[in-house]
Amino acid sequence: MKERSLSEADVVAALKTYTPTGRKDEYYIFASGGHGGNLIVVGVPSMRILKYIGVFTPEPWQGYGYGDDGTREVLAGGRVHGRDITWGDMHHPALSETNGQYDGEFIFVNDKANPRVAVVNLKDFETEQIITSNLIESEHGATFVTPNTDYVIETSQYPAPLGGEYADIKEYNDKYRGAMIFWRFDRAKRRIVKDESFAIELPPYMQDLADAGKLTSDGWAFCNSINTERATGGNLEGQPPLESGSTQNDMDYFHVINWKKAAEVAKTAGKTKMIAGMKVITLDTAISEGLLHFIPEPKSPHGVDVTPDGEDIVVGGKLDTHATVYNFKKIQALIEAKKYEAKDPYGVPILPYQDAIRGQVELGLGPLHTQFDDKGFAYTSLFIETKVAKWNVKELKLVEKISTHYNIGHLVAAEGDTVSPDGKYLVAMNKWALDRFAPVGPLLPQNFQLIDLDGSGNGGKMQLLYDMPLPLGEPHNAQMIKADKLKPWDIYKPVGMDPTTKEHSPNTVEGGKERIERKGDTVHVYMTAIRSHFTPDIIRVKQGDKVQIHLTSLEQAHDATHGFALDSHNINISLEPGEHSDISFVADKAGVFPMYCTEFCSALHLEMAGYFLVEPKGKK
Ligand code: K7E
Ligand code: CUA
Repeated sequence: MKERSLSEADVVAALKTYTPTGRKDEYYIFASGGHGGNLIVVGVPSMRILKYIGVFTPEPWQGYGYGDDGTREVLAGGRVHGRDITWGDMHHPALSETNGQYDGEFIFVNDKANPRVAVVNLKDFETEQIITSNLIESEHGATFVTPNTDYVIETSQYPAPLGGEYADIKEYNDKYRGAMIFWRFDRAKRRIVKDESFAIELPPYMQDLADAGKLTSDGWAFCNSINTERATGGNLEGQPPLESGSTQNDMDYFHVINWKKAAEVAKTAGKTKMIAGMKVITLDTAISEGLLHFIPEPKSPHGVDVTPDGEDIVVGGKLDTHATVYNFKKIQALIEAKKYEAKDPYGVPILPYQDAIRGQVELGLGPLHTQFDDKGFAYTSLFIETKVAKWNVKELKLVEKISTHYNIGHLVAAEGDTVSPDGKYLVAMNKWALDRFAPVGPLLPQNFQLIDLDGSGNGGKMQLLYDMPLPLGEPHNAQMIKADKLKPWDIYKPVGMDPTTKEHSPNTVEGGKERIERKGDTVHVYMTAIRSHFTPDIIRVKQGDKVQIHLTSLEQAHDATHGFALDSHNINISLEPGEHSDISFVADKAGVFPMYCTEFCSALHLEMAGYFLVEPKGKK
């Protein structure tokens, strides 16, 4: 202790996080990779990074989007207006739930920049689907799942004409709109089904975070909005900049949406309009069917989080010092009694604020997001004050605060979004690192800080345990799940599984049946990989041939991964034990191209290589 200048508290923290070799973590965190467009898997309490999962961005180590047809197809699902988008701005991962509990089967993620949602299967930690709609042009209130994962919620942020049409910004009030999309998830198919999904048109406020109701409030969704002023910016056109134009009102609108009823309305003929291939409940229909209500909310709010019992909804107002606690039963009574204090310019009924809240709790500067534990406490991030505030949900009383370093955004507690959170651990996701780590130039990592909620060894108070730099994009939010809820596969079994379809590939190659076949202008190479060779290891084609390599790993040993790299073709495959991959390309350049295994799989790994020979056109 003396030699390293450690305090007693430091040693307690070390004891609570040190994880000897071979010992496994108690929880997994699934953190968004922010601009990296990937998902980051971290163990808690060790805070060791366990995996990156390529989602919106091609990822070479996993061979994700580098030649393999399956992953290329997944990425193609995320084309927007016909363009390949090879990055993402991931914010909010959401674990699949059964009865409001994380079930460890899937995780959904969003891309704020190019409104898209992805499905990741937790059997093999691979992205299976990316889906997009040209209805909206950006989003933020995504992804949030309903308690049985019937729907994945995706809400627009910056209004635009629905369906990708053009309208000048002077027509903002009339032509620009927001929308909340309810993507239908079919668990058996492991896919979001677009035809069974629907959207609700919303006024052109900037809808922000969302959450789904649970237990008492199951069937409902909640969403914040900013910029109810409908400012458009235009600071070179004589208008105030957006930041001041959008912060004039003391109150914005908390959106209350009856999604269960909306799902019924969406199924009724004539009640929806098709826009950009999406079933849309128009704003007028949403109002006349009683699907949408507003309640004033203070001021430029950000986070919205439903309590574990589903009774209350906590809203953090960035420019307010309070968290506001709305009560679902009160809201419902107001809706039933049609007790409206006004209507917004689009005719959406506004419920009276004072009658809808249970109260407010004064927390400090810049409250954003809230998580919950198993003992009736809530934890709210204070961005400006750069602290976490612990407070009593029932009594609306501040208990204590702990500093974070620095500028905390989201925070995640163990099982924190479920109907039965675990408490125990909290991770603060901080935007600034400043002086925490050795300097690495002007761009610094983000800082995850592990906080002990039990306070054992710290007099019952929250204790900061560990700092973890994360230098790969801004990971806005995360989910923390008990490790034993996940049952990932060790290998693909039987040999020949295509990870994208999770089915035995029709192109699987059996050992001993390797061959090269020409069918018209396409050369099919039926190839296997096993320590330490590819069969065949020489492939001859003619310039201009279409080539399809059907590559099966015959391995069934845990962790016996091979790679397959082909020089000059931007092809790099990761081949997990038992995996089958199809690789299609055109051999348009004559030459000699080495191919080799990119994982050090065995003593003769360097010898796991071969040649791809492309004979020039016209050569006799
Ligand atoms: Cu950064 Cu949830 Cu997108 Cu708050 S969001 S921090
Ligand atoms: Cu197979 Cu290296």
